[in-house]
Parts: sequence; structure tokens; C-alpha cells
Amino acid sequence: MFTKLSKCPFKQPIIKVWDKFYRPLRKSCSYGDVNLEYEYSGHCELPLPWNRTMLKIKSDVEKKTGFEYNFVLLNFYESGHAKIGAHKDDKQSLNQFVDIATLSFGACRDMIFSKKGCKSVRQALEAGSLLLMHNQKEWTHAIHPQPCVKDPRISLTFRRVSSSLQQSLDEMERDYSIPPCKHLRRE
Ligand SMILES: O=C(O)CCC(=O)C(=O)O
Repeated sequence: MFTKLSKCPFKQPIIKVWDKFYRPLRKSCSYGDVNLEYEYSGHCELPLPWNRTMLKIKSDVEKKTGFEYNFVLLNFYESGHAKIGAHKDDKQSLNQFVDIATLSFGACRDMIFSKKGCKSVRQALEAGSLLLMHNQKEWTHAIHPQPCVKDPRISLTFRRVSSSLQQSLDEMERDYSIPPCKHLRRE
């Protein structure tokens, strides 16, 4: 599976951190439903259409988790020097009722979960493991550099993303919500 996935068209994104743009060592690509886009750290991911392999993995992950996903972001970490900084996947476009599922292949890397006032939690992500992340608004997660790791790793993070049309409709509903009407008295 790792060999198959490593042929995906990974690219180095340009991302914005603390108002500065940079290219992380990590590469990414994505697959998803038509008309979806996913923006993070000033970078816009336009997903490729689902292919047979991705649909099969998606369906296996959905059976395991009980959630339905419409987007997957793949990250390629060439060695232990590639990392992902501490962040929350709490974008408005992400459905917070659908837990993000992370499937790992290749080298084992550690994910660090942190929350103010709590002890950090370290979780080793072994090849073939599936991690379900609940409560994205409270905890940050990160994969720090691990220079002793020489082998590459690929992760697949399955998400439920709203289309921009759905987001505008949700916003309109929030902004223009009409209070429930009382019973009108018949004359
Ligand atoms: O590579 C991973 O396991 C985590 C990726 C991640 O945190 C993300 O894509 O937001």
C-alpha cells in the first residue's frame, strides 16, 4: 500500500505561519468530491477526483469509524526531518461532528497532543494504524522532527468538508435566522 500511495502526485504546499509564507519539507495532495476545496494556513487544496484505490480505503475507514467522509488529505514525510507544527483542525469548513480519521503507512512517527493545563500525550502512529480524533477545538496535535527516523511516512486524514455553497447557506441561515413565529390569532 505504501508503494502504491507514494505514486500519488505529492507537491510541496506554500503555507503561511505567523504571517510568513514558507515551504514545509512535508508534501501533500488530496482527493475528494467534486466542487470541494479545503483551505488551511493560507493554502488552498483542490482535491483530485476519487480513484478506485482511494474509494476502497475510504469505504474501509468509514466502516471502521461509522462516519462518512468526502475529502482526504495525504501527507508525505520523506524522513524524520519532515514535520507538522502544532495545530487544530477546527476550520469553519470542517464538520466538527465528524471525527477526523488518520491512517498511517511507512515509518512510525509520534503525534503529540497538547491542551493548556494538561500533560501532553504522545501517541506512536504505526504503519497500518487508524487514529480517530475527537474534539478538534480543544487539543492541538503535532508531529515533531525525529532525525533518527530515516524512512518515509504517508498519512491519510479523512475529513468531512462543506462546499463553499453549503458554507454560504449556513452563514445566511445564521445571519438571517427568523425567530420561531407565535400562533397567529384568527380574527
Ligand atoms: O500526518 C499526520 O498524521 C497528521 C496530519 C495532520 O495533522 C493534518 O493533516 O492536519
